[in-house]
Amino acid sequence: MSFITPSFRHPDLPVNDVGFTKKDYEGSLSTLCAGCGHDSISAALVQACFELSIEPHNVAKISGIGCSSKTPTYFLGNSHGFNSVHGRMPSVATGANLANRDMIYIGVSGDGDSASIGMGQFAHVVRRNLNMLYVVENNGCYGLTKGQDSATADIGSTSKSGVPNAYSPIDLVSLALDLGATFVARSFSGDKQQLVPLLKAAISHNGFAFVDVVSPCVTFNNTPASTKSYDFVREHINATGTFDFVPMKEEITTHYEPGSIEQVQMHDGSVINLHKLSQGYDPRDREAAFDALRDAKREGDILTGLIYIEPDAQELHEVIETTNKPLRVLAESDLCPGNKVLQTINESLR
Ligand SMILES: Cc1ncc(C[n+]2csc(CCOP(=O)(O)OP(=O)(O)O)c2C)c(N)n1
Ligand code: SF4
Repeated sequence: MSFITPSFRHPDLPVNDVGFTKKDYEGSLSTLCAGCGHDSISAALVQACFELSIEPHNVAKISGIGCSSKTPTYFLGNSHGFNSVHGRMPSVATGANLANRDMIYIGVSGDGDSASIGMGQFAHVVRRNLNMLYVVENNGCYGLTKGQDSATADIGSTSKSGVPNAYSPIDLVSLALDLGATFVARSFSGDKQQLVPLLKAAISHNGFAFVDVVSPCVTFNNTPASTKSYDFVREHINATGTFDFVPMKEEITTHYEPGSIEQVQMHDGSVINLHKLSQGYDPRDREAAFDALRDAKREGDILTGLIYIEPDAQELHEVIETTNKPLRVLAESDLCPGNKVLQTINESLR
């Protein structure tokens, strides 16, 4: 099988503000099972980066291990990439980000990768508010190793093995919120209309942006008794509201009725227009977000949309007051104070 996508594209393909076509954001041909939700998420990431006019060489894609963690090969082929160790994407992302704060970091993980072996790393990258987009492609199973139940599978949910899951699930959205995440969203791989603006907003957020995307595994977890199947999710989806994302370069316009919109200005000046539901859901209220998640759970619904945002959040570099320059451009003299300074410090501690 060829891993190279055909290079021919229509000569009149639209270009974005930095002169790239959508094709410039694609990657190698996917080797995932036909119909895998993960491929739809890759397509949404391509669309989001194209629409945001991101320069591909300014992006670093980092992942762990799993079908989900393979996907950075299938989008942004002209960006940097590091396919790390199972569950260890957060520490690699943290190291890279601390060395170079000027890049855009896109982390892709699975529910197995983040909610089991990588749980400790996940918890700490959330609380440090590392400036990155963290996507969990959540199928409730370990797709790559033949469909064992993951820690996000619901009690009683049944994968292809036919054995109902006996354990209580971990909801990464509630956990991220509890750990102090400054941007928390959930979507469905089959809902591009909701997913693309969410990803754009998450990439533009100043800090840790967590997006949990329910992404059915068509091979091992798309049975009628699975709560991560296409049919189940379509029947139980409950959106907080839809929204547009407007980068600050563009004029902010909308064709929706004024009373139904809530504008949230992000740190970089860009704006999210939230189309609110009638109950007046405010995504800037952490307690309301907990309540909304609890209510949806009680009803057996999957709450999707922008669940929480702290628009003025301080990301890790601001918290620990690092230098504005990326580490990689600092000379040795900047990084090492020299023997004399060191001796003075030592003397002061005697
Ligand atoms: C240290 C280590 N332990 C176990 C494995 C085996 N392994 C590979 S992928 C995987 C789980 C993948 O599940 P998930 O992260 O949900 O991704 P999916 O394949 O479902 O997208 C496991 C257990 C491994 N590669 N490395
Ligand atoms: S095994 Fe499941 S998660 Fe992996 S590629 Fe196939 S459908 Fe996707």
